[in-house]
Amino acid sequence: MERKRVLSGVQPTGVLHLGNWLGAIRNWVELQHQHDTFFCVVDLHAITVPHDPALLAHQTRQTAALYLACGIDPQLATVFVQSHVPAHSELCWLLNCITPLNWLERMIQFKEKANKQGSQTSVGLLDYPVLMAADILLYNADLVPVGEDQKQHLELARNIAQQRLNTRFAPHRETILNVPEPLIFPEGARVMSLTDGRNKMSKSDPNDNSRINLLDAPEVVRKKIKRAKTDAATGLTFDDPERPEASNLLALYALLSGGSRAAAAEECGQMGWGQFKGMLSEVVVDALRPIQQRHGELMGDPAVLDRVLSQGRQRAEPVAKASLERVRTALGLVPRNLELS
Ligand code: AQP
Repeated sequence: MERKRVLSGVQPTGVLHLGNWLGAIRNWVELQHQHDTFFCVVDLHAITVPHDPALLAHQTRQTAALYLACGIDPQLATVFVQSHVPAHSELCWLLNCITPLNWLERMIQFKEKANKQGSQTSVGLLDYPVLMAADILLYNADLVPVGEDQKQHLELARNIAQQRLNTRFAPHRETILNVPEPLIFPEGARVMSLTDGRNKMSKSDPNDNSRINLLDAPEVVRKKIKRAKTDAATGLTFDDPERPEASNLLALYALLSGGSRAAAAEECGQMGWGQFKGMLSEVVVDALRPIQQRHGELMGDPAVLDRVLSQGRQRAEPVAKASLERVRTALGLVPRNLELS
């Protein structure tokens, strides 16, 4: 049976955090064994908000190194940098021309980020979901692992593929591009901020204490967890909607200690915050230790990472080019592979 194709990526907008790992990359590690997986570092997405050019290349390599350090195996998965495959930008342009503007204006992430940036909001930020659609559709992905926050963008990609492309430009023929399905993992789907259990943990939160970065040193992890927001109640529980911080930290403990949620609730149900935070800190430090060690080795030997990314580009490019050519032809552009006579 043919393996289903999966595509996903993370923006190199900072150091990856526990949310990126538990909500995304940890699931990719499982997927790579049964699926045909493509994992990219989406550097073109990272420049849709103000960025520091001196940092971008470093963070792009660091993100790729963290994929590998978290267990992505380049023998099983195709790991590459989005901007190394120019078809992403080119398909984005073609899709821009068939996507209604008002579909983009209703995107929640755009509204939230544009609110923060006011008059500095870029066209790229508005267009972010079309670039994401291009990323997915280029590889004819069957499944896209998405957090809750990205569901709306995936729906947009599906609508572009189905309504704007396949139905309009190939009504009587084979579909031009595959319409992908979301893949949502319930466990760890959303890791919340340490300083406000109602907001998701995010790289772009200006307060570094709101997240645990995968490269935080043990003493930094301990300090952040010690300072994490608590409440006046004793005992950790999942069930109280008035106690989002308790629920979030208990979920982290369950995920990282390897036990079930029920076991974590039983173990910590009567515990005071001080004792619980001490235990949680050590579980987090232990989970991050092997990732940090492997990341250090990879960043210390750039040739290994360069080889992985170059091999990834070589595998990704032909797949992307074939899809791009189908869209170009469907839209009526003159094929590029005309022989010179
Ligand atoms: N807090 C989270 N909990 C669970 N999953 C999360 N993801 C991100 N934050 C959490 C998942 O990580 C993948 C890649 O995310 P991204 O970096 O491309 O963009 P994002 O979702 O916008 O993540 P950030 O950290 O909030 O980045 P910034 O601050 O740069 O916008 C996705 O699968 C996402 O669901």
